[in-house]
Amino acid sequence: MAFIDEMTIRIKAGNGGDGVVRWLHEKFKEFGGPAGGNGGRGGSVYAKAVRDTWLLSRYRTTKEFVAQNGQAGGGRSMHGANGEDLYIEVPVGTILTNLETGEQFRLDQEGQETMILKGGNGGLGNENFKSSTNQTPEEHTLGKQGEEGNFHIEVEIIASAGLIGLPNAGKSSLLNALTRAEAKVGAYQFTTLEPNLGDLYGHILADIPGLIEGAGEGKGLGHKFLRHVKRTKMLLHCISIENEIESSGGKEGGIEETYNVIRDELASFDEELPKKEEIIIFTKSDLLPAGDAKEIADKFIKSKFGAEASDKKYFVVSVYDVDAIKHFSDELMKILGE
Ligand SMILES: Nc1nc2c(ncn2[C@@H]2O[C@H](COP(=O)(O)OP(=O)(O)O)[C@@H](O)[C@H]2O)c(=O)[nH]1
Ligand SMILES: [Mg+2]
Repeated sequence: MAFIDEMTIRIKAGNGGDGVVRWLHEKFKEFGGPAGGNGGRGGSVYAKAVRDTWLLSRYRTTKEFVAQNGQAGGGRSMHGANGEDLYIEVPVGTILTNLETGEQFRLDQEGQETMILKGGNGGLGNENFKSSTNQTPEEHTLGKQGEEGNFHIEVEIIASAGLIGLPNAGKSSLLNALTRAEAKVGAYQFTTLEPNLGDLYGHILADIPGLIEGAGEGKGLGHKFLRHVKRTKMLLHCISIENEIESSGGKEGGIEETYNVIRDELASFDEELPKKEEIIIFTKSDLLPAGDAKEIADKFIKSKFGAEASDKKYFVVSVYDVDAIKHFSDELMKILGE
């Protein structure tokens, strides 16, 4: 699942320090010799990939990134200090585009560093212009300007797992219980108009708006987001235990039918989708007396998956059951790979 975060910032490399005109001896003493040092190199700018998905949001208030200038040269042939290089951290999965030159930089690996702007070279001091014909050169050069430009930064966020299920299944509530996504929760359909993203210790979970029957053929809102599910590693299929209560025993509208509706949606959208690893999460267990939800879940898994039931991963949770959420969170982390 991929989502885009983007922004444009201005970045400038440091200017080179100027070369200077200096003489070895005090004023009025002739033939002391030229001793003006060169200017230091301006700091270059590097982009560096780090594992921090939400990093860009911290740059919203910073308008300009500027590397240090090189210092001017000094007397007695002293070189000016080089400007310090500037490292701009960006999330792994970032593409930077220099809007002036069109040059693109891709940072896919954690720790990867790429120079995106070069600092200006320092100027030459008058010592450099000494020759057999000119023992007292007044010449020197100024430092070069550092490169600069506006950069478009685009981050493709790939979610590790997508929460799917009917509207009202408790997807957004679960996302909030697991992460600090602060997704909107409501007891009506389509509370979620955009996928909500949550960060479970570096693993991105995406809450996909309710899929309803016919979504695969373009009905409902969910289908708009199904294409995102294609790139997700894993599906977290949420089924509210309410379905079983309302249908009094698993007939029409029961868990089985609820499950099938979503599976059919996935298949009708793209036949590859049902092949993804799926974890079933039975939600709202608190609506039944203790233990009943677990019993219903066990029974469903056995009847649905038969011989493969023992391999099927499933959880019974309630957002009001702190222990169940903690257990699920820990197990999910293991599955996603810590
Ligand atoms: N009793 C109970 N209600 C829940 C639980 N999880 C969610 N809900 C309620 O179910 C409704 C739908 O939840 P929401 O997270 O918006 O579902 P979504 O449409 O799948 O995102 C809301 O009124 C929630 O307060 C739960 O574990 N127990
Ligand atoms: Mg929702």
